[in-house]
Amino acid sequence: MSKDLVNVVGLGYIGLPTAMMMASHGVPVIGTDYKKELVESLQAGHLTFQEKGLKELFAQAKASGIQFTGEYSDQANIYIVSVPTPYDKKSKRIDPHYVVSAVKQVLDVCRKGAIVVVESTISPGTIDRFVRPLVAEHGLKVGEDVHLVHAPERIIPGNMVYELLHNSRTIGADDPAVGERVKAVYASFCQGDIEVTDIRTAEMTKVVENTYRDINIAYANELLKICRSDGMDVHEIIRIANKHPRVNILSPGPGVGGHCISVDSWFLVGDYPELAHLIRQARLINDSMPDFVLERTEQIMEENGITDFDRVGFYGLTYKENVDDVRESPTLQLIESMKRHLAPSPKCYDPMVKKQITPRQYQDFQAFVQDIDLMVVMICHDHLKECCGDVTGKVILDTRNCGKIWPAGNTVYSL
Ligand code: SAJ
Repeated sequence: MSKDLVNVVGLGYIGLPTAMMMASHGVPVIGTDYKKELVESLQAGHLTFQEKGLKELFAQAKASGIQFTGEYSDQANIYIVSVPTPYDKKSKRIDPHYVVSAVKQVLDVCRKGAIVVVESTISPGTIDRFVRPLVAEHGLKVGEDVHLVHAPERIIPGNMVYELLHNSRTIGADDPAVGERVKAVYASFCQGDIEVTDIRTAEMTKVVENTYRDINIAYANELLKICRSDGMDVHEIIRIANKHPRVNILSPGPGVGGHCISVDSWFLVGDYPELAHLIRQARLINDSMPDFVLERTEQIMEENGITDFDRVGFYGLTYKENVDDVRESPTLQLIESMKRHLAPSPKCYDPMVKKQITPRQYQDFQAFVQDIDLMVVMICHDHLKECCGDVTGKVILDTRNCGKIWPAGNTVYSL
Protein backbone atom coordinates (compact mmCIF):
# COMPACT_ATOMS: atom_id res chain seq x y z
CA MET A 1 0.00 0.00 0.00
CA SER A 2 1.13 3.57 -0.67
CA LYS A 3 2.76 5.19 2.36
CA ASP A 4 2.90 8.66 0.89
CA LEU A 5 2.27 11.34 3.52
CA VAL A 6 -0.86 13.19 2.48
CA ASN A 7 -1.70 16.76 3.47
CA VAL A 8 -5.40 17.45 2.88
CA VAL A 9 -5.92 21.20 2.58
CA GLY A 10 -9.46 22.39 3.35
CA LEU A 11 -11.43 20.42 5.93
CA GLY A 12 -14.97 21.13 4.76
CA TYR A 13 -17.74 18.86 3.49
CA ILE A 14 -15.43 16.99 1.11
CA GLY A 15 -11.91 17.43 2.49
CA LEU A 16 -12.73 16.25 5.99
CA PRO A 17 -14.43 12.93 5.14
CA THR A 18 -11.76 12.25 2.50
CA ALA A 19 -8.93 12.89 4.97
CA MET A 20 -10.60 10.71 7.58
CA MET A 21 -11.28 7.92 5.10
CA MET A 22 -7.62 7.86 3.99
CA ALA A 23 -6.35 7.96 7.58
CA SER A 24 -8.65 5.15 8.67
CA HIS A 25 -7.27 3.04 5.81
CA GLY A 26 -3.66 3.39 6.88
CA VAL A 27 -2.56 6.46 4.91
CA PRO A 28 -0.59 8.96 7.02
CA VAL A 29 -2.70 12.15 6.86
CA ILE A 30 -2.36 15.72 8.07
CA GLY A 31 -5.49 17.84 7.69
CA THR A 32 -4.99 21.59 7.28
CA ASP A 33 -7.51 24.41 7.43
CA TYR A 34 -7.03 28.15 7.79
CA LYS A 35 -10.09 28.41 10.04
CA LYS A 36 -8.65 28.31 13.57
CA GLU A 37 -11.96 27.44 15.24
CA LEU A 38 -12.57 24.52 12.91
CA VAL A 39 -9.11 23.07 13.55
CA GLU A 40 -9.50 23.51 17.31
CA SER A 41 -12.89 21.84 17.21
CA LEU A 42 -11.48 18.83 15.33
CA GLN A 43 -8.45 18.64 17.62
CA ALA A 44 -10.85 18.56 20.56
CA GLY A 45 -12.72 15.68 18.92
CA HIS A 46 -15.82 17.58 17.77
CA LEU A 47 -17.15 17.24 14.24
CA THR A 48 -18.17 20.38 12.40
CA PHE A 49 -21.15 18.99 10.49
CA GLN A 50 -23.51 16.03 10.64
CA GLU A 51 -23.40 13.14 8.22
CA LYS A 52 -24.41 9.50 8.44
CA GLY A 53 -21.45 7.36 9.63
CA LEU A 54 -19.11 10.34 10.06
CA LYS A 55 -18.75 10.01 13.84
CA GLU A 56 -17.60 6.42 13.53
CA LEU A 57 -15.22 7.35 10.72
CA PHE A 58 -13.82 10.18 12.86
CA ALA A 59 -13.14 7.76 15.71
CA GLN A 60 -11.28 5.40 13.35
CA ALA A 61 -9.28 8.26 11.81
CA LYS A 62 -8.27 9.54 15.25
CA ALA A 63 -7.24 6.06 16.32
CA SER A 64 -5.12 5.88 13.15
CA GLY A 65 -3.32 9.10 14.07
CA ILE A 66 -4.84 11.77 11.82
CA GLN A 67 -3.57 15.24 12.70
CA PHE A 68 -5.31 18.60 12.33
CA THR A 69 -3.43 21.87 12.03
CA GLY A 70 -3.55 25.39 10.66
CA GLU A 71 -0.17 24.92 8.96
CA TYR A 72 0.71 23.45 5.59
CA SER A 73 3.01 20.44 5.92
CA ASP A 74 6.52 20.77 4.47
CA GLN A 75 6.97 17.00 4.63
CA ALA A 76 4.03 15.76 2.55
CA ASN A 77 4.50 13.91 -0.74
CA ILE A 78 0.93 14.53 -1.84
CA TYR A 79 -1.28 17.57 -1.18
CA ILE A 80 -5.03 17.30 -1.73
CA VAL A 81 -6.61 20.70 -2.13
CA SER A 82 -10.27 20.63 -1.27
CA VAL A 83 -11.36 24.22 -0.88
CA PRO A 84 -14.51 25.99 -2.09
CA THR A 85 -14.87 27.10 -5.70
CA PRO A 86 -17.63 29.69 -5.83
CA TYR A 87 -18.70 31.32 -9.07
CA ASP A 88 -18.87 34.97 -9.87
CA LYS A 89 -22.59 35.73 -9.87
CA LYS A 90 -22.26 38.25 -12.72
CA SER A 91 -19.90 36.56 -15.17
CA LYS A 92 -21.02 33.02 -14.13
CA ARG A 93 -17.36 32.05 -14.21
CA ILE A 94 -15.46 30.17 -11.56
CA ASP A 95 -13.89 32.24 -8.83
CA PRO A 96 -10.65 30.31 -8.23
CA HIS A 97 -9.19 32.49 -5.48
CA TYR A 98 -9.40 29.82 -2.74
CA VAL A 99 -7.71 27.25 -4.97
CA VAL A 100 -5.04 29.74 -6.04
CA SER A 101 -4.34 30.78 -2.46
CA ALA A 102 -4.11 27.17 -1.23
CA VAL A 103 -1.83 26.06 -4.07
CA LYS A 104 0.45 29.07 -3.53
CA GLN A 105 0.83 28.12 0.11
CA VAL A 106 1.58 24.53 -0.84
CA LEU A 107 4.23 25.71 -3.30
CA ASP A 108 5.79 27.88 -0.59
CA VAL A 109 6.59 24.83 1.54
CA CYS A 110 6.49 21.66 -0.54
CA ARG A 111 9.43 19.37 -1.23
CA LYS A 112 10.82 18.68 -4.72
CA GLY A 113 8.68 16.14 -6.53
CA ALA A 114 5.52 16.83 -4.51
CA ILE A 115 2.18 16.09 -6.11
CA VAL A 116 -0.51 18.75 -5.87
CA VAL A 117 -3.96 17.29 -6.34
CA VAL A 118 -6.87 19.70 -6.79
CA GLU A 119 -9.98 17.89 -5.61
CA SER A 120 -12.27 20.95 -5.61
CA THR A 121 -14.66 21.10 -8.55
CA ILE A 122 -13.20 23.42 -11.18
CA SER A 123 -14.28 24.48 -14.63
CA PRO A 124 -12.43 22.97 -17.61
CA GLY A 125 -9.14 24.78 -18.11
CA THR A 126 -8.80 26.07 -14.55
CA ILE A 127 -5.58 24.19 -13.88
CA ASP A 128 -4.03 25.50 -17.11
CA ARG A 129 -5.24 29.06 -16.60
CA PHE A 130 -4.82 29.57 -12.86
CA VAL A 131 -2.76 26.79 -11.27
CA ARG A 132 0.00 25.97 -13.76
CA PRO A 133 1.23 29.60 -13.91
CA LEU A 134 1.65 29.62 -10.11
CA VAL A 135 4.31 26.94 -10.38
CA ALA A 136 6.39 29.07 -12.77
CA GLU A 137 5.85 32.12 -10.55
CA HIS A 138 7.48 30.13 -7.75
CA GLY A 139 10.48 29.47 -10.00
CA LEU A 140 9.51 25.79 -10.22
CA LYS A 141 8.88 23.44 -13.14
CA VAL A 142 5.72 21.36 -13.60
CA GLY A 143 6.65 17.72 -14.08
CA GLU A 144 10.02 18.11 -12.35
CA ASP A 145 9.67 20.04 -9.12
CA VAL A 146 5.94 19.66 -8.79
CA HIS A 147 3.29 17.44 -10.40
CA LEU A 148 -0.28 18.56 -10.99
CA VAL A 149 -3.35 16.34 -10.72
CA HIS A 150 -7.12 16.88 -10.66
CA ALA A 151 -9.14 14.27 -8.74
CA PRO A 152 -12.75 15.47 -8.41
CA GLU A 153 -15.04 13.90 -5.83
CA ARG A 154 -18.43 12.36 -6.57
CA ILE A 155 -19.97 11.80 -3.15
CA ILE A 156 -23.50 12.82 -2.32
CA PRO A 157 -24.20 14.68 0.93
CA GLY A 158 -26.46 12.46 3.03
CA ASN A 159 -24.63 9.29 1.99
CA MET A 160 -21.04 10.47 1.83
CA VAL A 161 -19.32 7.75 3.79
CA TYR A 162 -20.91 4.95 1.77
CA GLU A 163 -20.27 6.73 -1.53
CA LEU A 164 -16.64 7.50 -0.65
CA LEU A 165 -16.11 3.78 -0.29
CA HIS A 166 -18.12 2.61 -3.30
CA ASN A 167 -18.24 5.27 -6.04
CA SER A 168 -15.89 5.07 -8.97
CA ARG A 169 -13.60 8.08 -9.42
CA THR A 170 -11.63 10.04 -12.01
CA ILE A 171 -8.02 11.13 -11.75
CA GLY A 172 -6.59 13.56 -14.30
CA ALA A 173 -2.81 13.89 -14.48
CA ASP A 174 -0.21 15.22 -16.95
CA ASP A 175 1.89 12.15 -16.32
CA PRO A 176 0.08 8.77 -16.18
CA ALA A 177 2.69 7.43 -13.71
CA VAL A 178 1.85 10.26 -11.32
CA GLY A 179 -1.85 9.53 -11.89
CA GLU A 180 -1.23 5.91 -10.89
CA ARG A 181 0.56 7.00 -7.70
CA VAL A 182 -2.38 9.17 -6.69
CA LYS A 183 -4.73 6.36 -7.67
CA ALA A 184 -2.92 4.11 -5.16
CA VAL A 185 -3.75 6.55 -2.36
CA TYR A 186 -7.46 6.69 -3.27
CA ALA A 187 -7.50 2.94 -3.84
CA SER A 188 -6.54 2.51 -0.17
CA PHE A 189 -10.27 2.95 0.55
CA CYS A 190 -12.16 3.30 -2.74
CA GLN A 191 -13.72 0.05 -3.94
CA GLY A 192 -14.98 1.54 -7.23
CA ASP A 193 -13.09 1.81 -10.51
CA ILE A 194 -10.57 4.64 -10.68
CA GLU A 195 -10.06 6.03 -14.18
CA VAL A 196 -6.79 7.78 -14.89
CA THR A 197 -7.00 10.37 -17.66
CA ASP A 198 -5.66 13.84 -18.47
CA ILE A 199 -6.43 16.93 -16.44
CA ARG A 200 -8.84 18.72 -18.81
CA THR A 201 -10.89 15.57 -19.33
CA ALA A 202 -11.18 15.12 -15.56
CA GLU A 203 -12.18 18.77 -15.09
CA MET A 204 -14.82 18.56 -17.80
CA THR A 205 -16.16 15.18 -16.72
CA LYS A 206 -16.95 16.40 -13.21
CA VAL A 207 -18.84 19.47 -14.42
CA VAL A 208 -20.65 17.42 -17.07
CA GLU A 209 -21.93 14.96 -14.43
CA ASN A 210 -23.50 17.64 -12.26
CA THR A 211 -24.88 19.52 -15.26
CA TYR A 212 -26.55 16.35 -16.49
CA ARG A 213 -28.42 16.09 -13.18
CA ASP A 214 -29.31 19.79 -13.27
CA ILE A 215 -30.81 19.45 -16.75
CA ASN A 216 -32.76 16.33 -15.79
CA ILE A 217 -34.24 18.10 -12.74
CA ALA A 218 -35.05 21.14 -14.89
CA TYR A 219 -36.95 18.87 -17.26
CA ALA A 220 -38.95 17.51 -14.31
CA ASN A 221 -39.62 21.05 -13.08
CA GLU A 222 -40.75 22.22 -16.51
CA LEU A 223 -43.06 19.20 -16.76
CA LEU A 224 -44.43 20.13 -13.35
CA LYS A 225 -45.33 23.61 -14.59
CA ILE A 226 -46.92 22.22 -17.78
CA CYS A 227 -48.94 19.67 -15.82
CA ARG A 228 -49.98 22.25 -13.21
CA SER A 229 -51.25 24.54 -15.97
CA ASP A 230 -53.46 21.81 -17.38
CA GLY A 231 -54.59 19.84 -14.33
CA MET A 232 -52.37 16.78 -14.78
CA ASP A 233 -50.51 14.89 -12.04
CA VAL A 234 -46.83 15.22 -12.89
CA HIS A 235 -45.72 12.67 -10.31
CA GLU A 236 -47.99 9.99 -11.70
CA ILE A 237 -46.85 10.83 -15.24
CA ILE A 238 -43.15 10.64 -14.31
CA ARG A 239 -43.72 7.44 -12.34
CA ILE A 240 -45.27 5.75 -15.35
CA ALA A 241 -42.82 7.24 -17.89
CA ASN A 242 -39.93 5.94 -15.79
CA LYS A 243 -41.18 2.39 -16.31
CA HIS A 244 -39.80 2.74 -19.84
CA PRO A 245 -36.40 1.02 -19.81
CA ARG A 246 -34.59 4.05 -21.20
CA VAL A 247 -36.38 6.84 -19.30
CA ASN A 248 -35.28 8.10 -15.88
CA ILE A 249 -36.76 11.51 -15.11
CA LEU A 250 -35.80 12.94 -11.72
CA SER A 251 -38.22 14.56 -9.27
CA PRO A 252 -39.63 18.04 -9.60
CA GLY A 253 -39.46 20.21 -6.51
CA PRO A 254 -39.02 23.68 -5.04
CA GLY A 255 -35.65 24.26 -6.70
CA VAL A 256 -32.07 23.07 -6.80
CA GLY A 257 -29.74 24.00 -3.97
CA GLY A 258 -26.44 22.90 -2.56
CA HIS A 259 -23.00 23.97 -3.54
CA CYS A 260 -22.63 21.55 -6.44
CA ILE A 261 -25.39 21.22 -8.99
CA SER A 262 -26.68 24.76 -8.70
CA VAL A 263 -23.16 26.13 -9.17
CA ASP A 264 -21.27 23.83 -11.54
CA SER A 265 -23.60 24.21 -14.53
CA TRP A 266 -22.95 27.93 -14.45
CA PHE A 267 -19.25 27.22 -15.06
CA LEU A 268 -20.11 25.92 -18.52
CA VAL A 269 -22.46 28.81 -19.21
CA GLY A 270 -19.82 31.31 -18.05
CA ASP A 271 -17.05 29.79 -20.18
CA TYR A 272 -19.12 28.95 -23.28
CA PRO A 273 -21.93 31.54 -23.32
CA GLU A 274 -22.48 31.21 -27.08
CA LEU A 275 -22.82 27.44 -26.92
CA ALA A 276 -24.37 26.47 -23.59
CA HIS A 277 -28.03 27.26 -24.41
CA LEU A 278 -29.72 24.18 -22.97
CA ILE A 279 -27.58 24.37 -19.84
CA ARG A 280 -28.40 28.04 -19.26
CA GLN A 281 -32.11 27.41 -19.76
CA ALA A 282 -32.06 24.50 -17.31
CA ARG A 283 -30.38 26.69 -14.70
CA LEU A 284 -32.99 29.40 -15.21
CA ILE A 285 -35.85 26.90 -14.89
CA ASN A 286 -34.45 25.49 -11.65
CA ASP A 287 -33.77 28.97 -10.31
CA SER A 288 -37.38 29.96 -11.07
CA MET A 289 -38.82 27.29 -8.77
CA PRO A 290 -38.71 29.17 -5.44
CA ASP A 291 -40.81 31.94 -7.03
CA PHE A 292 -43.14 29.29 -8.44
CA VAL A 293 -43.60 27.99 -4.87
CA LEU A 294 -44.48 31.51 -3.74
CA GLU A 295 -47.07 31.91 -6.55
CA ARG A 296 -48.59 28.55 -5.69
CA THR A 297 -48.66 29.50 -1.99
CA GLU A 298 -50.59 32.67 -2.81
CA GLN A 299 -53.09 30.68 -4.92
CA ILE A 300 -53.65 28.20 -2.10
CA MET A 301 -54.02 30.97 0.47
CA GLU A 302 -56.71 32.51 -1.70
CA GLU A 303 -58.52 29.21 -2.21
CA ASN A 304 -58.57 28.66 1.54
CA GLY A 305 -59.40 32.20 2.63
CA ILE A 306 -56.04 32.69 4.33
CA THR A 307 -55.37 36.39 4.04
CA ASP A 308 -52.42 36.89 6.34
CA PHE A 309 -48.99 35.66 5.19
CA ASP A 310 -48.11 35.58 8.86
CA ARG A 311 -50.17 32.37 9.10
CA VAL A 312 -47.91 30.64 6.55
CA GLY A 313 -44.81 28.70 7.60
CA PHE A 314 -42.04 27.04 5.62
CA TYR A 315 -40.79 23.64 6.80
CA GLY A 316 -37.19 22.98 5.75
CA LEU A 317 -34.24 25.35 5.39
CA THR A 318 -31.60 22.93 4.14
CA TYR A 319 -31.03 22.28 0.46
CA LYS A 320 -32.23 18.70 0.70
CA GLU A 321 -33.47 16.08 3.13
CA ASN A 322 -31.60 14.89 6.21
CA VAL A 323 -28.54 17.12 5.83
CA ASP A 324 -27.72 20.27 7.80
CA ASP A 325 -26.29 22.14 4.80
CA VAL A 326 -28.25 25.27 3.83
CA ARG A 327 -26.02 26.52 1.00
CA GLU A 328 -28.07 27.87 -1.94
CA SER A 329 -31.16 26.21 -0.46
CA PRO A 330 -34.48 26.80 -2.27
CA THR A 331 -36.00 28.11 0.98
CA LEU A 332 -33.24 30.67 1.39
CA GLN A 333 -33.64 31.60 -2.31
CA LEU A 334 -37.36 32.09 -1.65
CA ILE A 335 -36.68 34.26 1.42
CA GLU A 336 -34.22 36.34 -0.62
CA SER A 337 -36.84 36.79 -3.32
CA MET A 338 -39.37 37.97 -0.72
CA LYS A 339 -36.78 40.39 0.65
CA ARG A 340 -36.32 41.86 -2.83
CA HIS A 341 -40.07 42.54 -2.86
CA LEU A 342 -39.69 44.14 0.56
CA ALA A 343 -41.82 41.45 2.20
CA PRO A 344 -40.94 40.48 5.77
CA SER A 345 -39.14 37.19 6.34
CA PRO A 346 -41.58 34.27 6.69
CA LYS A 347 -41.91 31.83 9.57
CA CYS A 348 -39.62 28.83 9.15
CA TYR A 349 -38.64 25.64 10.91
CA ASP A 350 -35.98 23.03 10.28
CA PRO A 351 -35.05 20.33 12.77
CA MET A 352 -31.59 19.97 11.19
CA VAL A 353 -30.68 23.65 11.58
CA LYS A 354 -30.03 24.67 15.18
CA LYS A 355 -28.35 27.96 14.31
CA GLN A 356 -30.68 30.95 13.84
CA ILE A 357 -30.23 31.82 10.16
CA THR A 358 -33.49 33.62 9.41
CA PRO A 359 -35.24 36.14 11.64
CA ARG A 360 -38.45 34.17 12.23
CA GLN A 361 -37.03 30.71 12.59
CA TYR A 362 -38.64 28.45 15.17
CA GLN A 363 -36.67 25.91 17.18
CA ASP A 364 -39.76 24.02 18.31
CA PHE A 365 -41.91 22.09 15.84
CA GLN A 366 -45.12 22.15 17.95
CA ALA A 367 -44.89 25.93 18.42
CA PHE A 368 -44.26 26.37 14.68
CA VAL A 369 -47.28 24.26 13.72
CA GLN A 370 -49.48 26.03 16.24
CA ASP A 371 -48.62 29.46 14.82
CA ILE A 372 -49.57 28.71 11.21
CA ASP A 373 -52.55 27.66 9.10
CA LEU A 374 -50.64 26.82 5.92
CA MET A 375 -47.45 24.76 6.03
CA VAL A 376 -45.28 24.77 2.92
CA VAL A 377 -43.10 21.67 2.97
CA MET A 378 -39.83 22.54 1.26
CA ILE A 379 -37.93 19.44 2.41
CA CYS A 380 -39.15 16.04 3.50
CA HIS A 381 -36.73 15.30 6.36
CA ASP A 382 -37.20 11.98 8.18
CA HIS A 383 -38.26 14.17 11.12
CA LEU A 384 -41.38 15.20 9.22
CA LYS A 385 -42.33 11.60 8.50
CA GLU A 386 -41.99 10.87 12.24
CA CYS A 387 -43.83 13.97 13.45
CA CYS A 388 -46.48 14.55 10.77
CA GLY A 389 -49.05 12.94 13.10
CA ASP A 390 -48.87 16.19 15.11
CA VAL A 391 -50.12 18.17 12.12
CA THR A 392 -53.90 18.40 12.06
CA GLY A 393 -56.44 20.78 10.59
CA LYS A 394 -53.84 22.51 8.43
CA VAL A 395 -53.53 23.40 4.80
CA ILE A 396 -50.33 21.84 3.44
CA LEU A 397 -48.43 22.61 0.27
CA ASP A 398 -46.22 19.59 -0.23
CA THR A 399 -43.55 20.66 -2.75
CA ARG A 400 -41.62 17.39 -2.35
CA ASN A 401 -44.33 14.84 -2.92
CA CYS A 402 -43.66 13.30 0.50
CA GLY A 403 -46.31 10.63 -0.07
CA LYS A 404 -49.32 9.69 1.98
CA ILE A 405 -47.90 10.73 5.33
CA TRP A 406 -50.51 13.29 6.32
CA PRO A 407 -53.25 12.44 8.84
CA ALA A 408 -56.87 12.91 7.75
CA GLY A 409 -58.24 16.38 8.42
CA ASN A 410 -55.46 18.24 6.63
CA THR A 411 -55.99 19.72 3.19
CA VAL A 412 -52.97 18.73 1.12
CA TYR A 413 -51.87 20.32 -2.16
CA SER A 414 -48.97 19.46 -4.39
CA LEU A 415 -46.79 22.01 -6.16
N1 SAJ B 1 -33.17 17.65 -6.45
C1 SAJ B 1 -34.41 17.74 -7.05
N2 SAJ B 1 -34.91 16.64 -7.68
C2 SAJ B 1 -34.23 15.47 -7.73
C3 SAJ B 1 -32.96 15.38 -7.13
C4 SAJ B 1 -32.45 16.49 -6.50
O1 SAJ B 1 -35.06 18.77 -7.02
O2 SAJ B 1 -34.75 14.51 -8.30
C5 SAJ B 1 -32.61 18.80 -5.76
C6 SAJ B 1 -32.26 18.53 -4.30
O3 SAJ B 1 -33.36 18.68 -3.47
C7 SAJ B 1 -31.19 19.57 -4.03
C8 SAJ B 1 -30.47 19.66 -5.36
O4 SAJ B 1 -31.35 19.11 -6.33
O5 SAJ B 1 -31.74 20.82 -3.74
C9 SAJ B 1 -29.15 18.94 -5.44
O6 SAJ B 1 -29.21 17.73 -4.68
P1 SAJ B 1 -28.69 16.33 -5.20
O7 SAJ B 1 -29.00 15.34 -4.16
O8 SAJ B 1 -29.18 16.07 -6.56
O9 SAJ B 1 -27.12 16.53 -5.37
P2 SAJ B 1 -25.97 17.19 -4.45
O10 SAJ B 1 -25.78 18.60 -4.88
O11 SAJ B 1 -26.18 16.93 -3.00
O12 SAJ B 1 -24.70 16.32 -4.92
C10 SAJ B 1 -24.30 16.34 -6.29
C11 SAJ B 1 -24.10 14.90 -6.76
N3 SAJ B 1 -23.93 14.88 -8.22
C12 SAJ B 1 -24.62 14.00 -9.00
O13 SAJ B 1 -25.41 13.21 -8.56
C13 SAJ B 1 -24.30 14.04 -10.45
C14 SAJ B 1 -22.87 14.30 -6.06
O14 SAJ B 1 -22.59 13.02 -6.57
C15 SAJ B 1 -21.65 15.21 -6.28
O15 SAJ B 1 -20.51 14.71 -5.63
C16 SAJ B 1 -22.00 16.56 -5.69
O16 SAJ B 1 -23.11 17.09 -6.40
C17 SAJ B 1 -20.79 17.49 -5.78
O17 SAJ B 1 -20.14 17.72 -4.76
O18 SAJ B 1 -20.44 17.90 -6.89
